[in-house]
Amino acid sequence: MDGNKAPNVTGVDSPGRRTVSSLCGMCAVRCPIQVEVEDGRVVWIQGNPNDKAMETSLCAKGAAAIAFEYDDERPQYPLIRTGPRGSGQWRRAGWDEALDYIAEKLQAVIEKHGGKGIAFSDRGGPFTDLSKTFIKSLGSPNYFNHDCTCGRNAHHASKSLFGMGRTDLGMDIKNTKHLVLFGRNMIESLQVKEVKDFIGALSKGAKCTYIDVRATLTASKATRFWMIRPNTEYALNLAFINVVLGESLYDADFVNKWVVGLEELKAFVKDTTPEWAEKVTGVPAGEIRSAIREIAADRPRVIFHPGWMTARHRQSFYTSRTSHILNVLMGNIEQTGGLIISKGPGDYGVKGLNKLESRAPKVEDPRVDGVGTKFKHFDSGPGLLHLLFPALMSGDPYQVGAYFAYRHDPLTSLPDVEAMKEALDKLDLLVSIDVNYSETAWYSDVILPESTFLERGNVIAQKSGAKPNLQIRDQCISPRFDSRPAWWIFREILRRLGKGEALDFEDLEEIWRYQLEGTGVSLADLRAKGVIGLVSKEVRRDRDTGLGFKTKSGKIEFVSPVLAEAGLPQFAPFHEPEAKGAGEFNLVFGRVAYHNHAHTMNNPLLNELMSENALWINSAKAEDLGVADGDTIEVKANGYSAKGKVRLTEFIHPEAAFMVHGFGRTVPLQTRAFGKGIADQRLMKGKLTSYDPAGGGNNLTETVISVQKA
Ligand SMILES: Nc1nc2c(c(=O)[nH]1)N[C@H]1C(S)=C(S)[C@@H](COP(=O)(O)OP(=O)(O)OC[C@H]3O[C@@H](n4cnc5c(=O)[nH]c(N)nc54)[C@H](O)[C@@H]3O)O[C@H]1N2
Ligand SMILES: Nc1nc2c(c(=O)[nH]1)N[C@H]1C(S)=C(S)[C@@H](COP(=O)(O)OP(=O)(O)OC[C@H]3O[C@@H](n4cnc5c(=O)[nH]c(N)nc54)[C@H](O)[C@@H]3O)O[C@H]1N2
Ligand code: SF4
Ligand SMILES: [Mo]
Repeated sequence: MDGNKAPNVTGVDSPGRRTVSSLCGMCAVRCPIQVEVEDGRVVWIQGNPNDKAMETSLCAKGAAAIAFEYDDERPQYPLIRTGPRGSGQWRRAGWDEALDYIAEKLQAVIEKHGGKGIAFSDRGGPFTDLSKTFIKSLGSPNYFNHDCTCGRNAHHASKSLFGMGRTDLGMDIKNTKHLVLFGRNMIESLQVKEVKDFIGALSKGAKCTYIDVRATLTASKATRFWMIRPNTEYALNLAFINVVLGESLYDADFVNKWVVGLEELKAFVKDTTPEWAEKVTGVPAGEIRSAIREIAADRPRVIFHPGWMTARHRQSFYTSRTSHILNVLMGNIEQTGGLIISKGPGDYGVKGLNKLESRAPKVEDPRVDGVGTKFKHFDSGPGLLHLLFPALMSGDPYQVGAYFAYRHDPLTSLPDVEAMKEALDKLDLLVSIDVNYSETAWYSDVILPESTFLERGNVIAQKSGAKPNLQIRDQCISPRFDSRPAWWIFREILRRLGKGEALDFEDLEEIWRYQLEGTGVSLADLRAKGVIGLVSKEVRRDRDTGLGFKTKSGKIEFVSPVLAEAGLPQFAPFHEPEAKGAGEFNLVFGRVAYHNHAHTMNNPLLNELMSENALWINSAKAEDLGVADGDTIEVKANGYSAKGKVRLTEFIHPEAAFMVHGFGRTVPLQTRAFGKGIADQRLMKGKLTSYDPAGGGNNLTETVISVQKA
């Protein structure tokens, strides 16, 4: 097929009214949805009622998908840069021209550095089989995702204990009796199914202890709220463990059977008493004691959330690790109302999807970020993207000459924009594949507009869980502009380089059929329902003999040989946060329910709900600074400064200043979002190479800012 025609799936252009089962794309949760299409136009979207947990629910962002689809302020055809990087000077190109341009540059990079000289990052998730096939076919080991700024610390913490990653242990929130959330703002930083389970559990009488530096909507639903000092919840966990072990509140049978290293843990927490933790965290010792006793009385139906945020600082790994240690002490593993080990089709003895990646030739070269070689304690899958930037600067261990950002905006989601740009300037080719003008797209050499999630299909997704299932994002309508789906873009680039075998499919339906072959699931059925379970009945693992941990010992390793080999402590001493002067705060960030990261700020409806962020600071501190609610303030950090609005509240810790992430957009073609609000990532100067040595994630919450009236 040539570049002139959009590769639609069968039936998309048929007239009249149709209902399409698909997956929402307004955030990375990708909820199952049903889309009503009338004469080629999307007229209604709701949750997919075939999915019991979803019912017909949708969040505000999902509902704003129609506004996104029919907005013209997004890339409409391929663009090739004509002026200097970031100057915003472009020429319109046809698909053949843009893809030829990319292929030619890639060929030169491959000749100079080999296939390994190409890097690729995306937003992780259930469709990455396609991304990995693309980059592997190019002969590169350098697949990255967003996770170094999201859940890597929690992921590695989980691996260090169970040998299983963060998504290998699901939370049975629906049936829990007590949920402990460390800055996990479940109501606003939301996933539709999880919110429903959470609210369902609360209405059945479950308790929730919520710990955050500020009061969120989740705090308002909680039975207990502690406004903790920023970056100190590790100390709180150590105090919890001190009481649990000191008062023998733990599940001794489970621990004796499954845990390695209890004695070492006991010795370590000997002095981390609630009284000690009170001095560090500000949470009263008496409350810490009574809370943990109350929680332990409900075990095993209790969950300590291992965190996403758990603040992103140099001890996040140990924070998340101790949250999981508390789960283990509560004996909640593979228990109703606790943590349930995720199972794939293989665990149930049924066949799952055929992988595209298995069709691509093996790559032997080491990763450019050193993950898997220099850093053996990190998971080599998606590596650590922040480590690509120093490698670009130094050429060590080798030079990377081309980089694809696909459904990913590193110039927004990694810290220190200027440091990243300096490194990106070393590239011969920077390509963004996006549905919006992201900050990275604007700095790229080529922007390839992907068709929106309503205008394209994706490869079929396989989800593990208590019961594994298959989910499909089907095409609802024809693209409005000259855009293409990613599978087509990748195939066309590979074909131009003579590396197309793995993606040598004529159309998406042929890919779908290849994926489904042997699974017993028919494409027609999957397209009709959207989600199909691969098994009917949930089966749990045997808690006496067969929990199947993937550690060296097969047990839960409080003392881990992986950490020992990396020269990392098993239990690190608590590290005090940086001291702050008058007018200084710890910058913390997060989300609101009606925006997603940085790609909904220009959405016509969501922009109306919130068009600008404000910096939350504590009212008493504001008085000292002579700042009143709504004032324009100047925020400074490490030589960068920005102006914005201030919001005063008693419900934030005096040492913290909070803002919603994603604002301060600089692309003029996004007229609603352009120049509105402050970009938190720009304030994080110097943090690009600052990360938790045990968890690998960026230290995003260690930025200290100063605030004054503008
Ligand atoms: N300072 C700071 N940094 C952060 C965070 C923070 O709060 N503050 N949050 C962190 C977290 S938790 C995360 S997960 C990351 C998220 O970081 P990113 O994944 O980079 O953020 P998103 O805005 O979700 O999406 C990135 C890009 O995907 C594009 N996109 C959306 N849908 C599609 C599509 O269908 N196709 C294509 N091709 N592109 C699409 C969007 O337009 C956007 O440009 O950021 C992290 N970094
Ligand atoms: N509406 C919406 N929902 C989303 C997303 C979105 O963009 N929009 N993104 C999704 C993604 S990718 C992710 S990773 C999740 C994130 O889910 P969460 O981690 O729950 O969400 P955040 O809003 O990033 O941060 C949560 C809270 O951490 C608090 N916090 C900051 N520092 C500290 C600290 O030192 N200690 C404690 N205890 N708390 C602290 C902040 O005040 C904030 O309220 O949300 C997901 N859901
Ligand atoms: S949480 Fe909302 S925006 Fe995200 S996928 Fe679900 S419905 Fe869409
Ligand atoms: Mo995230």
